[in-house]
Amino acid sequence: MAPRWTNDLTWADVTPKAAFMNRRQMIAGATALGVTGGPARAGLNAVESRYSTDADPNSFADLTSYNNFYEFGTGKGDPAEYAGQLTTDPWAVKIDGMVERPGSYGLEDILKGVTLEERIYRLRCVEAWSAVVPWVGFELRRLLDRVGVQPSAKYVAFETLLRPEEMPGQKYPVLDWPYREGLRLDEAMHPLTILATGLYDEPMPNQNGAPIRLVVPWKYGFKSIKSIVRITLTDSQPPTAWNMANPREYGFYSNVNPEVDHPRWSQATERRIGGGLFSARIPTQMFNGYGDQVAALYSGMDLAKFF
Ligand SMILES: Nc1nc2c(c(=O)[nH]1)N[C@H]1C(S)=C(S)[C@@H](COP(=O)(O)O)O[C@H]1N2
Ligand SMILES: [Mo]
Repeated sequence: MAPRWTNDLTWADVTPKAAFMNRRQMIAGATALGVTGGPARAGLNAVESRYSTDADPNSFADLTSYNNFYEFGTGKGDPAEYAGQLTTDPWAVKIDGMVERPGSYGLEDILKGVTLEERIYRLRCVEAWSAVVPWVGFELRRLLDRVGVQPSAKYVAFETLLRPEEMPGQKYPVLDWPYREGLRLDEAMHPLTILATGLYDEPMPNQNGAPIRLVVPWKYGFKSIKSIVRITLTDSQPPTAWNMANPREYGFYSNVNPEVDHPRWSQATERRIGGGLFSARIPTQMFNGYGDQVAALYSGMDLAKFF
């Protein structure tokens, strides 16, 4: 594999705890290798997080072969097939709008002094499939605090790279490119909301949104925008790609909710990827199981209306 931007970084502030695999996998791996130490490979040195689920993560192979990344095509295998051509180094994120220190921030700069954490999160796609993903990343609020959010800001807007030469799906008007997403400021500042730069102990694979993507685990997967090049603080609710494409089917909030069906299918259950075609469906949880942490953000709101 060609050297990637992450190889140049030193994580001086990080206390390595070898948290790339969950304990069961680490123990199983160590037993198989006949060693008792941590994993032999040097990785991203992410630290464990109390926000991780102890559910079994999907395999790296599953997570990198079944994807939604419409910039590379609408088929689940298209991102794995075509995202390799995406240039992710150099990479910069423009941070603008209602911030104290707007600018174009290089990825190295964004990651300087940042403690990378492993966050094992459930991911629930609006299409009713799901996965358990060991992301590596950091809390979005750390970055927002560094650039200084102005008191007038109420929302955060995100944009994916627009580069049809490398993203063949952008030649088709499936969505109004670039892919756009947004969060209310309090959602963006929530400790569960992360910017992820890795998967297992690897730099983020292109098909998963290299080199930096959002992960908001209590919302449908399409809110977790990939390959981000712009973050804008605003005082009005930003337009978002799927909501613009079909406002009846895809709301701005898009909190996982088994009680509010998609107009064309039930959201009560889901199918975990990697289990084969005949795997049993499992019940979908309110807020994807993160209700204890996030339900208060929506107190007093009619979740069928603000879907
Ligand atoms: N830019 C961009 N981000 C995107 C998408 C996309 O098509 N383009 N698909 C979304 C959807 S629908 C899902 S379910 C998740 C899938 O993430 P994964 O492929 O890493 O599992 O990415 C989201 N982020
Ligand atoms: Mo999705």
